[in-house]
Amino acid sequence: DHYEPIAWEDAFALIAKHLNQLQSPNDAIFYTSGRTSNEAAFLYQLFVREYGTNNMPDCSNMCHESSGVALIETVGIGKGSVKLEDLYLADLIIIAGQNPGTNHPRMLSALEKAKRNGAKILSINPLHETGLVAFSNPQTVGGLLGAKTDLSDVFLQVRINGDVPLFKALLKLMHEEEQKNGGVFDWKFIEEKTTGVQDLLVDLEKYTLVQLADDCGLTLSQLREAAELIIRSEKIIACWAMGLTQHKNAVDNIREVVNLLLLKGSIGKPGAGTCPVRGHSNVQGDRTMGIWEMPPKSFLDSLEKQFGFQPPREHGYNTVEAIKAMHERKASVFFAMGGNFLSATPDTVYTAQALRNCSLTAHVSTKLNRSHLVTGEEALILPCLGRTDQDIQHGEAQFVSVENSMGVVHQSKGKLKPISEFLLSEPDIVRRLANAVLECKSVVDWDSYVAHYDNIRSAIERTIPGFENYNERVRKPGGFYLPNGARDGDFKTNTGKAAFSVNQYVPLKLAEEEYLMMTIRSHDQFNTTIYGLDDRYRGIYNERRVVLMNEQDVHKRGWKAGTKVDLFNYFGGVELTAPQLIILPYSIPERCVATYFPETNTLVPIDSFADRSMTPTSKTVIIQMKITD
Ligand SMILES: Nc1nc2c(c(=O)[nH]1)N[C@H]1C(S)=C(S)[C@@H](COP(=O)(O)OP(=O)(O)OC[C@H]3O[C@@H](n4cnc5c(=O)[nH]c(N)nc54)[C@H](O)[C@@H]3O)O[C@H]1N2
Ligand SMILES: Nc1nc2c(c(=O)[nH]1)N[C@H]1C(S)=C(S)[C@@H](COP(=O)(O)OP(=O)(O)OC[C@H]3O[C@@H](n4cnc5c(=O)[nH]c(N)nc54)[C@H](O)[C@@H]3O)O[C@H]1N2
Ligand SMILES: [Mo]
Repeated sequence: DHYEPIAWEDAFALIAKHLNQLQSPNDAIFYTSGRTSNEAAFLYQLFVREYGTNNMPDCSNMCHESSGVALIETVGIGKGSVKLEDLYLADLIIIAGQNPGTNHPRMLSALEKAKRNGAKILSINPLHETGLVAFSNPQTVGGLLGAKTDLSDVFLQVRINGDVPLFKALLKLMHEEEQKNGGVFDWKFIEEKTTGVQDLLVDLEKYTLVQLADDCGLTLSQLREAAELIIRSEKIIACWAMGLTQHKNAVDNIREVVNLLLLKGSIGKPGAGTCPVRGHSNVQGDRTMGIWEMPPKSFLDSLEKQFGFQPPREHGYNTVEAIKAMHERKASVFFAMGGNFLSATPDTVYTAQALRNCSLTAHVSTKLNRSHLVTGEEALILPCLGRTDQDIQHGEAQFVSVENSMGVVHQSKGKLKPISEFLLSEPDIVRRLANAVLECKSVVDWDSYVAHYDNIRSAIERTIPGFENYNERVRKPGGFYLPNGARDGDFKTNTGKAAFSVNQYVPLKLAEEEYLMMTIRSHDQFNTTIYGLDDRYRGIYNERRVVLMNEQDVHKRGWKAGTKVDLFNYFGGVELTAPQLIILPYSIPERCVATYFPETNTLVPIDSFADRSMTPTSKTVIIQMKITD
C-alpha cells in the first residue's frame, strides 16, 4: 500500500531473494519496452538467459510482431527493406494504417520531398488523417502562409479491418489489366526471385470485385483509381503501422501487401520495398540484440559459443502468454525494463489481477506510471537515467546506440545533468542485478562490460552478425547500415526466394447493435503517457473519453454529439466495460468507431489476438454501446 526509499543493494538483494527461490527460472518474466539501448538490451538478455529463461515478452508483441512474422516468411527478414533515400526515388508510396502526422511527424518532410520528386501517394485509412490529406509543413513557405498540400493522390476510406479484401481487389484489378494489355507484372523478377505466383492468381479467381468492394466498404471506381496508380508505377514503397498489425488477420494483411510488391518486382531495388514504420526509438534494435521470447537457434548457438554457458532452448512467454501465466499463478516474479505494462496491455482488469498475483513486481523506469500502482506482494521502482541524461562510468561519459526503422545503427549520447545522483544507467542496473542474482556462479564478467560501454559493443560484435568494427563505425556521423537481404534482392527464406502467399478472410458479421472499434493515439500522447487532452489534427479538444462515430449511425440510434454512453462487450462470456464516453459524430465508415488507447484497453479481450503473431487485436474490438444511466 505504499513505497519507501530503499538502498540499491537492498533492492537487488530483494530481487535476488525472489528470483532464487522460484522453482524454475521459467516462473519469472522479464518484459522490455522499446526504449532500451542496444548495449543495455544485450546485457539484459544475457543476464536473463544465464539466469535460465527465454521469458522475454516485449512491446513488439503488441506492435509490429505481425509485420515480423509476415516478412520473415515472405521475404526472409523481419524488418523493412527501404532506406530513407528510397522514398525520394519511388513512383508510388502506399501508406496503410498509419497516422504519420501525429506519430511520425518527421516522415512528412520526407513524403513532401518524395512528392516534389514526382511520387504519388495512396493512403488507406478509415479516417482522413491530417498529414495524409491536408498537410501544412511549417518549414516551407506555403506552410508558413497556411496553405495546405494534399499529400495523398488517392485516399481510400477503408472499413476497419477491410484491408485484405481491399488488397485482393487491387491485385485482381492488376491481374485483369495484365491479362488484357500486359506490362503490369514484373515477370522477370517473379520468375527469378519468387515462388507461388500461380497459387495466388488462381486463388484470386474465387473472389468477385463486387463482393470484395462490398467487404472493404469502397466503390469499384475508388478501387479502380487506386489500381490505376499501382499499374502505372514501377517503384512502389509500402508503409504501414498499427492499422494493419493489430487485427486477428494482421499477418495476412501484411502478406497481401507483400504480394502486391512482389507482383510489381517492387522489392530489392532502389525506390521500392517494405517500410513498416516503427514506434519506440529502439524497438527494432532490441530484437536485433536478442530481446525475443523465440530467439533463433543461430543466436543461442552464438551466445553459447561466446560466453560458455548453455542458454535455455525452449521458447518463452510472449506478452499475452505472460499475462495469462501470472493470472494462473504459473509465474510469480515480474520484472520490467521500461514501459507501462498494465496500461499498454489488453484487458486492464485481467492484467491487473495477473500482476497482483505476483510475489514481486519490479520496474526500471524513467517516469512514474500506472503500473507502479498495481503491484505484487512486494514491489520495486528502480529509477534509471533517461536517454537524454549524461551517463558517466568510471569518470568517463558513455554513449549508447540504437537502430532505427531503416536499419541504421547510430549513437545516442545524453547531455543533461541527471536530476538525482541516485539514478543508475540501465546497463549498470543489469550489472548489479546479475551480480546479486547469479553471484559467483556467473561466467560473465559483468563489471568489465559496464566499466566502459565499448566493451559491451565488442561483445555484441563477436556475437551478432553485421556489427563488425562496431565501435569504430558507430562513431561515424550517421552511423552504419545493418545487412538486409531483402534490400539487395537476396531473400533468406527456406527456398532462397521471396514467397507469394494465399490469404483468406472471413468478413466480420456484426449483430444488430454491434460496432467495430479501433483504439488509436491522440496528438498529445506518447503511448500511455498523456501530455494533454487535445488531438488537434482531428479537431478534438479537452477530452479523451470520446467515441468517434459515423454520423448516420449516431442518427439511427437517436443520439447526438455529446450523448454519454457506456461501452461493453462479452467475449467468451466475460463482460468488459468502459463507462462514460461521449459520442462525437465523425467521418468514419458505418459501424466503425474509434476511441483512444489506453483508456479503452479494458475492452480488448485477453483472448483476442492475431493468428500466429499473438498481437492483441487493438484495432478490431467488437463492442456495444448503451446510454449511461
Ligand atoms: N506522438 C506520438 N508518436 C508516436 C506514438 C505516440 O503514442 N505518440 N507511439 C509510437 C508507437 S509505439 C507506435 S507503434 C507508432 C504508432 O503509429 P500509428 O500506427 O500511426 O498509431 P495509431 O494511433 O495506433 O494509428 C493507427 C492508424 O491506423 C488507422 N487504422 C486503424 N484500423 C485500421 C484498419 O483496419 N485499416 C487501416 N488501413 N487503417 C486502420 C487509424 O485510423 C490510424 O490512422 O507511433 C509511434 N510514435
Ligand atoms: N489498445 C491499444 N493498446 C496498445 C496499443 C494500441 O494501439 N492500442 N499500442 C501498443 C504498442 S504499438 C506499444 S509499442 C505498446 C507500448 O507499451 P509500453 O512500451 O509498455 O508503454 P509506454 O507507454 O511506451 O511506456 C512508458 C513508460 O516507459 C518508461 N520509460 C520511458 N523511457 C524509458 C527509458 O529510456 N528507460 C526505461 N527503463 N524506462 C523508460 C517510463 O516509465 C514510461 O512511463 O502499447 C501497446 N498497447
Ligand atoms: Mo508501438
